[in-house]
Formats: sequence, C-alpha cells, structure tokens
Amino acid sequence: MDDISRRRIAVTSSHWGAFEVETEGDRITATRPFAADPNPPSIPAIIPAAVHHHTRVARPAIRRGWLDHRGGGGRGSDDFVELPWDEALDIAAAEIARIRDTHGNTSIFGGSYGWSSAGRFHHAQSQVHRFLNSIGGYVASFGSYSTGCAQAIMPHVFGMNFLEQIYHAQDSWQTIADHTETLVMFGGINPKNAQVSMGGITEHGTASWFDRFAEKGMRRINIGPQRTDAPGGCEWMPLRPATDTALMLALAHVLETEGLTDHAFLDRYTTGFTRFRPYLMGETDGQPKSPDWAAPICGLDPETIRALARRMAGTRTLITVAWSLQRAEHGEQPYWMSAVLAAMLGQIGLPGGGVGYGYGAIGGVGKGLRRLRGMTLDQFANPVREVIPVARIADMLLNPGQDYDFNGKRGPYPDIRLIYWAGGNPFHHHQDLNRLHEAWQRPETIIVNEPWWTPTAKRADIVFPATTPYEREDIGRSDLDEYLYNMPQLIPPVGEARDDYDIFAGLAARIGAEERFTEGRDSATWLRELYAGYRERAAAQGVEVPDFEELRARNWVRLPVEQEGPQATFLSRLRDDPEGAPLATPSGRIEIFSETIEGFGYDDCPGHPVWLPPSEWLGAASNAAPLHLVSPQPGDKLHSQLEPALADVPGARPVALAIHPSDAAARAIAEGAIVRVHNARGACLARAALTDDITPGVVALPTGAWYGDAGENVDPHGNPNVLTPDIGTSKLGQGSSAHTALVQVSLNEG
Ligand SMILES: Nc1nc2c(c(=O)[nH]1)N[C@H]1C(S)=C(S)[C@@H](COP(=O)(O)OP(=O)(O)OC[C@H]3O[C@@H](n4cnc5c(=O)[nH]c(N)nc54)[C@H](O)[C@@H]3O)O[C@H]1N2
Ligand SMILES: Nc1nc2c(c(=O)[nH]1)N[C@H]1C(S)=C(S)[C@@H](COP(=O)(O)OP(=O)(O)OC[C@H]3O[C@@H](n4cnc5c(=O)[nH]c(N)nc54)[C@H](O)[C@@H]3O)O[C@H]1N2
Ligand SMILES: [Mo]
Repeated sequence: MDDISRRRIAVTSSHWGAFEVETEGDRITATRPFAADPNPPSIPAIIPAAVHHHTRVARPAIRRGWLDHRGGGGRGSDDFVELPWDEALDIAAAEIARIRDTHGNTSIFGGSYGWSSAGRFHHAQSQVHRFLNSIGGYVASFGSYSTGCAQAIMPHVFGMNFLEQIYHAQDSWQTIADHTETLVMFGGINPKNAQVSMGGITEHGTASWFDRFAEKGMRRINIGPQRTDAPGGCEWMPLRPATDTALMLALAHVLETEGLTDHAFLDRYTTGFTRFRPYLMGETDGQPKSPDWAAPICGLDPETIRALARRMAGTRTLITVAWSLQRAEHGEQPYWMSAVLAAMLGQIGLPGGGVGYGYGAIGGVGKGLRRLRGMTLDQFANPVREVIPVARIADMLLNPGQDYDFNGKRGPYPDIRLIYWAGGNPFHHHQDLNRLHEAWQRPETIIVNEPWWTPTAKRADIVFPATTPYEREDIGRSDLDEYLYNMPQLIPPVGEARDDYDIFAGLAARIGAEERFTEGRDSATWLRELYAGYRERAAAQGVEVPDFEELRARNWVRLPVEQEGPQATFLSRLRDDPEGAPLATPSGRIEIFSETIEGFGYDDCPGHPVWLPPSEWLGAASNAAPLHLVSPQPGDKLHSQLEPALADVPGARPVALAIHPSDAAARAIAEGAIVRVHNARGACLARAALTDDITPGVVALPTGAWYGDAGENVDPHGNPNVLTPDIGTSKLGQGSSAHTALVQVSLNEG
C-alpha cells in the first residue's frame, strides 16, 4: 500500500453512503459526509470508534472445547484459544476436508446470508461461495430476509423476477413526481431506511423527492402502525399490523359495489377475477369483505375506507408496499392483494399509477438508472443441488432428513455437519434466537470470518479475523447509484486481520484447490482484471470510465447513467401490447387467480389472495402477550454493524422501544424507564420511548443490538429477535416472519 504514516484524507463508499475519511498513521481519526450528498446519513461519525474497537477479532481463535474434543456443545459459553495463522488454517482446512470426505459436500452449509460490506471484489459472500465451490460445493440458501416471501409469490403474479421488477422495471421517482396524484403507502416510505442501499448510495434523494411531491400537491397517505414510517407532512392512517390484506380487500369491495372497478382492464390484462370475485363478495364464505367487516380488524373506521377507495379510483394512484409487509406470516397475501387492487383500479401500466414495492426500503429503488454490466468475481457453478429458503436455517439444523414444502416443491432438509459463515450475523438477523442457539449446537464444526466478536463469532468453533473495507483496496459500484469509487486502503489491517480472499486462498492451498480458487492471482491482480473487464463492457454500452490508475488518482467519478428519454413505467409494454408483449405467467397476464398456486394445495396460500389471520396479531392478543411488536430496521446504523461503538454511548443501550402513552400509562411506565419485553419465546430489556406516533397496542423495537451471551435469560441489549417467531410466511414463500409477534411489556423491577 501507499505510504500511510502521514495524515491523509480520502473518500470511500459503504452500503449507507460515501464519506470522507481522515487517517493518521495506522488509525482512522475522523469521518465526514461526502460533499456531493444533499442529505448525508448520520452513520459515519462512529466509524473510527468501531474500526479500532476492543471487540475487533485480533488473531485467529479456536473455541477451547472444540480444540480439546471436537464437536458442538459449549458454543457461546466456552472461551477461545488464539493461534498463529498457519496453525489455525491447518486445523480448519483439515476439518473441512475431513467433513467433506466423510459426509460429502451436502453436509456443508455455506448459505452465509448477510450484507457484509460494500466493495465489489472483497464481498465476503461471493468469496465464501467461490471457495466452497472450488472444493466441491455446498448447501446454499434461496432469497433474503429482506424479500424472500415476495421473491417466491410475485413471479406467479407478474411473471418476472421480483428483484428485476423492483430495481429495474418499476416507476421511477421522476415518473411518480410527474404523474401520481395520490400515493398510498402501505408501511410507509421511510427516508431512514433509504439511507441504505446494497453496494452503495451516494446522493440520498428520497426526502427531496417528498418535498417535490408536497409542492405539487400530491396526496401522500401512510398506512401502517407508525407515523414516522413516512416523511413529515404525509397523512397517517394508523393501522393494526398484519391487517393490510383486510383493508385492501375492503377497498376492492368498495370498487366492486360502487361500480368503480375497471372491468375493461381486468378483461384485457388479467386472468382469474371471476374466481376471486365470489370470495370478495362473500358468496363463497358468507362474509362480504366490506369496509364494515374490515374496520374492526384494521382498527379503522368504515367511512375512511370508503373515502379512500373513491379517491384511489378518481385520481392517478400509485399503491406502494413496504417490504416489511411480507416479512410476516402470510406475507404473500398483502403482496398479491395489492396487485389485484391495482388491477381493479385499472392504472397498471400508466405512468405514476398501479403498484410498486420497496420504495424507501433501500435508497436505490426508484432512481431509475441505466444499468452497466457488472464487475463480479466468478463464484463457479455449485455442484450441490440442495438449497433451503434462507430463513429456514434453524429448522434445517434441527430436522435433518425431514420433508418441508417450498413453492410447490417438497423435499428433505440436508444433514449439516459444517457451517461456514462470512459476512453475516445470523445471531442478529434470525428469528427466535434462543431456538437458533439450540439448533446451532448440532453441527460438528462452525467456522466464521468476522472483523468483530459478534454473537455469531462468539458461537463459532474457529474464528478468522477479517479486514474491514478501510484495511484493503476495492472498487465501489452499484447499479442503483450514479458513482464509481476506488475505495483505497486507508489503514493497515487491524490486529492480524486478513482479507477474506487471503483466508480462503490459504484454506484452498491446504485442500489442494489453490489453483482453482486463485487462478494464480492475488487480490491486487484480480482487482485490476475485474475492473478492466468492467471498463470494457461499460465502453461497449457507451459509458467511458477512467482506467484503473486514473480512477485511483481521482478516487471517485460520477457516471452518466441517468435515463434519457421517457422514464420507467411498470408494465407499460403490457398495457401497450398485451398480445405482443405478454407476461411470463402461465396465462401471459397478471394472475388474480393462479392455477399453479391452487395446484400446490396449500392451506396457507390458496389460489387467490385471501385474509388469513396470522397466529399472532392484535386480534389474537392475550393477557400474557397483549401488544403487537414490530421490529424495523435501525435508523442509526446498518443492521448490527458498528454496534459495539454505538453501544458504548452512555444511555444508548438497551435500545429504545416506541410505545403509545396509553399503553405505557396502563403499565406505570414513564419516559426513559427500563422495561422488560417478553413472551413465551424470550425476553429482552428496552428503554421506553413514549410517542403518539404509534398505533395503540403496538410497540416498535428496532433490530441491530447484539444478542447476549449464552445463559442470559433476559437479553440485556434489546435484540427483538429473542421475541420473534421462527416460522415461514407460508409453505409457498417460507420467508422470515419477523413482524409477527405478540409481547408483554413490564417495568423492569430490580
Ligand atoms: N426482527 C427482525 N429481524 C430482522 C429483520 C427485521 O425486519 N426484523 N430484517 C432482516 C433483514 S431484511 C436483514 S437483511 C438481516 C440483516 O442481517 P445481516 O446482514 O446478517 O446483518 P449485518 O449486521 O449487516 O451483518 C453483516 C456482518 O458482516 C460483517 N462484515 C462486514 N464486512 C465484512 C467483511 O468484509 N468480511 C467479513 N467476513 N465480514 C464482514 C459485519 O461485521 C457483520 O457482523 O436482518 C434480518 N433480521
Ligand atoms: N438505516 C437503515 N436502513 C436500512 C437498513 C438498516 O439496517 N438501517 N436495512 C435495509 C434492509 S436490509 C432492508 S431489507 C430494508 C427493509 O425495509 P422495510 O422492510 O420497508 O423496513 P422495516 O424497517 O422492516 O419496516 C418498515 C415499517 O413497516 C411497518 N410495518 C411493520 N409491520 C407492518 C404491517 O403489518 N403493515 C404495515 N402497513 N406496516 C407495517 C413498521 O412500522 C416499520 O417501521 O431496509 C434497509 N434500510
Ligand atoms: Mo434486508
């Protein structure tokens, strides 16, 4: 690397934005927002403290119990023995080879879900997948905690890959600004979440778009449990969580009974309305899905529902749906039903009308940028066919060989003996962590690459210290951002940390796969080569990017990737030419009824959208658990990253729990009081934050606190995942059901 002894300043990129970093010698001394960002995130300030935090993994470490007598048990309670790199790599490589040779590659779980950090080459998940494929493959995972359920259901409805749809096909912010008159936001559109975008985001524009919407007089209606899920100035309809489908059905019922349904649209572009209508009207089950029916379910008044339906039919209306709605039991239903409601309104394919998903969930959605062909390290094909839905990990570990359903398929869970995790923190992200802790004791060996002693690292057998992005050089680039970065190495690796690439190269060499994994290159060579390929492909698409050395000298460039000409409008091609440009659904149309899904025969996801009460919601509240817990993303960081430094701030932990003053008063809870949030699955501490901006009966505890140590009955930091249920959304989606939880909140005495 360059001379690092002197003071220097450089710009780097992250999942939550670009920022300027000041270094002196081997330390990061300060960070500042990037000048080109109109609305910088608040996160960078704590990076220096986090990077040099005492919770960094200093040296390779092996759990004492595992070192003494191999195998599980004691994970999370044993202490660790530090070893020199060579010795630790020898031991890990021998163990990986032993398990592979004894039990086969189907006994290795390498799903390794997680965001790790930005940067194209040093992307931990790509590195671990390439390594495991170099030695014969691994059991993979499908989907994400973000949108796993939607990724399963939505292709049945619109016939396209869901990620393709949300990142590249939906209406752009510009289209919305130009055409939308009424914006109906289920779960809001939250600039707090839009701070983040995978792979990087430079100009944070969501809040400014809302300023423009307000100026032009667009009605902006946030429907959900928290006023704060949308920017200030939006209308708020306080909704009981998990009841969106009932509300959407009631809106559809108004359209149908008041002659507001666009039947011409349904006839031309959709299939199955005649199979759905009898359910809507109550002909199949004796219950019309009217506003009077939905009002007590949703906690709204029937007249409000009627007025909203008329407004939606009478103006150019865009329905947006937050990802959070499908991170819940039966999450398939609000997603599918929103498409049906939009179809009944007949505005799909018109600019600024119809439906869109995940605006605000991450900052890149809606930017509507041209795509440049990517820059990714080849992960190789995986010879192992077994893939589990990502959120079914604990089920898999607890039930090897047991059959499970997923999106029309049925098959057994593999028998996992080895887990390799790099770039994720399952003991932050998974639901019912006490159950995961039990399941996690099953495999013979668990290896984790991590910069910090996260709760996952603490529960591993072998921990390799990984560098952070500030300790290695990389290229920062995302298709949802206008910028391209050279992310310089700013400081030498902290402690004995190594890049994931070098860790895997070291293991591969010991398992006879060095040539395959490295192809004779080191990371500096890879970086230049991947970049050269990217530059060539960009040029072929008419975009000039500087050569590697010039980019290094310039640090960053803004790319001309704004769309020219007409802006994106979702399904405009279908609308223009339904015969010539059919959807890739079985019918070629939007599927209001799906023969395919009906054919699966699932009780929890039938052939058209329905209201299915979840196992936990306010309609099923009990004395033991009377409050609905939502666990949104944290505003002050990305998931559990940088947590050790944030937790050092006096008074910052346990995490703040939003609670309505009436619910607090009923429990004699005052502002700032330390409370215990609990249910049959677990308990954690939290700090009461009283607010009128939350629906009574609902409490909100953001994710991201580190799960406590083994043996602690009450998580002291406020991790909501000790309370959330580890159940799939349905047999179809099998996504995470994080938002489906009832809890009690009590003053913490003693
Ligand atoms: N209750 C509840 N739970 C949720 C959610 C919810 O809404 N409610 N949301 C879910 C969602 S959508 C998501 S995406 C997940 C997020 O869950 P994760 O993506 O697992 O969370 P992160 O904290 O980002 O974990 C990334 C880890 O990678 C490490 N890391 C960073 N850079 C590197 C690197 O270069 N190399 C290596 N080896 N490691 C690195 C970080 O230190 C960190 O520990 O959480 C899910 N969990
Ligand atoms: N600052 C920050 N931003 C992030 C992240 C982060 O860690 N930090 N993580 C990123 C990631 S990985 C993802 S996937 C996205 C997630 O984006 P989302 O899934 O949209 O975000 P959440 O924060 O889980 O939930 C948003 C809101 O949905 C509401 N909600 C919960 N249940 C319901 C319901 O049943 N009905 C309705 N109408 N509303 C409901 C809650 O009030 C909650 O505040 O965020 C991204 N953005
Ligand atoms: Mo996510």
